[in-house]
Amino acid sequence: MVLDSLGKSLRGVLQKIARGSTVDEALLNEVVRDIQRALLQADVNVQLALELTQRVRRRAAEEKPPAGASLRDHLVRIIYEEIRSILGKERTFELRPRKILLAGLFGQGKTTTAGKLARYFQKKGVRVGLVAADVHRPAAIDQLEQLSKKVGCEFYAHRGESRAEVIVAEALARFPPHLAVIVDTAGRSGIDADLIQELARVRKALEPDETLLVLDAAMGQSAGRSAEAFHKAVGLTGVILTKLDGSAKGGGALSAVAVSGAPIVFIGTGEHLDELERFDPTRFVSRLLGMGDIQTLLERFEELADKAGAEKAAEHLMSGKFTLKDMRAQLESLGQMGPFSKLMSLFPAMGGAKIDDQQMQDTQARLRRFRAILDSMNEAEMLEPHVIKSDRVQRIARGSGQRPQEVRALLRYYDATRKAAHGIASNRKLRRQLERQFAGGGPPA
Ligand SMILES: Nc1nc2c(ncn2[C@@H]2O[C@H](COP(=O)(O)OP(=O)(O)OP(=O)(O)O)[C@@H](O)[C@H]2O)c(=O)[nH]1
Ligand SMILES: [Mg+2]
Repeated sequence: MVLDSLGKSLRGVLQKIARGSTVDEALLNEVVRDIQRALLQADVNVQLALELTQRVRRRAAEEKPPAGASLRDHLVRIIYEEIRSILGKERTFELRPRKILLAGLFGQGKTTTAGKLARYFQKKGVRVGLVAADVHRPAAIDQLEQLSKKVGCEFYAHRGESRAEVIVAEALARFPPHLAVIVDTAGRSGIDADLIQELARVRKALEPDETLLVLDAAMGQSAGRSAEAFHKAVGLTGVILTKLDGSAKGGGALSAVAVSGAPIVFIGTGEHLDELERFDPTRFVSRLLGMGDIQTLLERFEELADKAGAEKAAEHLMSGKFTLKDMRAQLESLGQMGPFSKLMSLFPAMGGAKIDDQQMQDTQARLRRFRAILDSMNEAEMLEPHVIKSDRVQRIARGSGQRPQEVRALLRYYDATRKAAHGIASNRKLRRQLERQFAGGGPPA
């Protein structure tokens, strides 16, 4: 796995938390120290590593876990979130015919990555044309041609032509339509005027949708400076970090590039053509920390948060403070509250009778429409629903893609629920049932 030793150390930290008898100051100190050491060994910037562990410490002290969650799980979640946060934003990458320019210094993996990207597109059914625009090294043209044969994609080169932009223009004119065009350019020893001018000319000829910098992860932290300098000079849409398989400094490269302003789009994890992965920071951390466990933990936290929201909604319902916001929290949690029909029978406003499967499906569909409508309201409307008059109904309907009648139906449902709440609040048996329901005690018989 990529970043083997970092992953191993971090998983060791999680095990320590799991084994520790309590989450106390001593354990927290140990955990913070271990995380720092693991990050520094992976070449993460000292300042960044210190700030991260300080945040872990502060949050562990200040934030209360949601009701029902253990201190241990709480701490694991904080560690997960903080490590996730230094890996930067996730970005989409469209798999359709488009134009991609690869740039970078000597030997960073541009040509190899051009081949890998071509394979990546072609595997997903998008045909590719590779363009050899490395005009400084004839061997680079042969290298790319070989790769294009392996991948089975279109290829264009013009041996003897010394202007990269001319090669690019010729390729665009000759390639069949609807190709993803990937341009391999010449490396340099540094970001000099020559490189910047050549890239500017190529960009004018190509009009790329993506300008991707190819960076060797072995640069560690200095990959961040390089990404920043390129970003300033030519404007990048993203970075491809290569050779993460061989580098102990990958953590430094990943975290440093993450703050450069150009997101990491792919990572290279080997010399082979298939060894290119989309970079998804969330999945990356999950894998680093041991995927399964983290995923289950996060899901449980979400459920607990939903439950807390639903409980509050129930409280508001019975105290008469019930707003559309509460209703939304309630709708959100319905999915997890067992047979919906049983819950419905608690609400006189929804008919109070048993319903069959078809009605159930209709109700579910209606709930989805209700959620869409609620999502189109602003805070003031959610908290003070009586301000929603005709013109607002129209706007909310347009925003949610629903008919105005449906918006009015939702408002009627809200009104009925709120009025029925008085009835529930004064009916002790019903009230107890409702409380049990919201507390997750299972639906009433
Ligand atoms: N282990 C590993 N090796 C890689 C990876 N990507 C590229 N390489 C190797 O890195 C070396 C340089 O790759 P190239 O693709 O030729 O690099 P380049 O940037 O095109 O180099 P120049 O055109 O000379 O500037 C080759 O030996 C590749 O096999 C990777 O993700 N992992
Ligand atoms: Mg090359």
